[in-house]
Amino acid sequence: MVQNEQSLRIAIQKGGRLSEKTLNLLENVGLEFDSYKNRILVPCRNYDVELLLIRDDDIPEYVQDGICELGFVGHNVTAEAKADVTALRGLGFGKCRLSVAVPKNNGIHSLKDLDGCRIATSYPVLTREHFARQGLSIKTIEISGAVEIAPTLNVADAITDIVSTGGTLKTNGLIELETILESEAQLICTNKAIPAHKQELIDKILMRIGARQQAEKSRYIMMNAPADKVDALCQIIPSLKSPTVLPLAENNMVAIHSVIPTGRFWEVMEELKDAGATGIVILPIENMIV
Ligand code: PRT
Ligand code: ZN
Repeated sequence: MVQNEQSLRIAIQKGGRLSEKTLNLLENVGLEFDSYKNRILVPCRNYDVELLLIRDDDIPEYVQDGICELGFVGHNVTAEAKADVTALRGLGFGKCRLSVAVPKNNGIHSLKDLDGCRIATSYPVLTREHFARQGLSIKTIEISGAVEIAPTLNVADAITDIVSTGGTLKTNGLIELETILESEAQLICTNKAIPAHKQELIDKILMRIGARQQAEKSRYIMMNAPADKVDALCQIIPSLKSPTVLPLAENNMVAIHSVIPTGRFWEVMEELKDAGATGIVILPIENMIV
């Protein structure tokens, strides 16, 4: 594919927690790329698209300024940057939260106890906003990495940091006091004018991501059952209300096909078995347009 000035440009994180999942998602929606090694701009083989691989902190601004039309980045980064962009879709990965954490057993039980204190953070804007909303004044100490060590070093009285499992806080003797922001990776779009041919591509990518996400939420289920058990089986899951029911050669037996929610599939499978279903098969769905 010949790239030109008119290529739709997508910013993604160069090397970090979101990189692999973002690249997988782009490939899953049909965009093919050559080697990413040591490259900043990577052309797409089959669409007029190019990837810009940069640090995640730079993504909101590049998208805001229209240098890239789209970006894949954590909501936490866009929110801290106060970027003027539109979040098109949450992507369901990179889930985390920005939290206030304090050394345990030091008598701090609520945010009010931190009035006038020093807070170490890589998120000064969101942190100041959060405390100010509650009428509290703090001094932010901006640190770009290993924020969790700041209280031990007596650089700060508390921190705000990204938390996922909570393991890092625990290791450093800190406990979470309050969540400032819930986050996940998002697809963001520029608010600058977008030419029609690029908008068409954006719509196509968005539709395909939607189909992928819908598919991930669902499983295809097939089972056999005596014909007189169909009603009972249909009670178990709502989506079985209008299943495909096919007669089998064996007397009074039918095959039932339907779609069920991914989250409950173990329970559903067990309940269907107890209600008389046999030969239950559950398959992942590649893509789904409803
Ligand atoms: O180099 P570049 O600037 O691009 O990357 P980065 O180092 O700034 O970011 P990176 O790759 O660490 O994270 C990218 C994005 O992943 C973040 O902006 C979040 O949106 C998301 N994310 C999800 C996380 C985490 N989970 C996470 N656990 N980002 C960081 N962490 C760190 C956190 O800072 C803390 O040090 O992991 C530690 C806490 O993890 P737990 O599991 O111990 O709680
Ligand atoms: Zn970063």
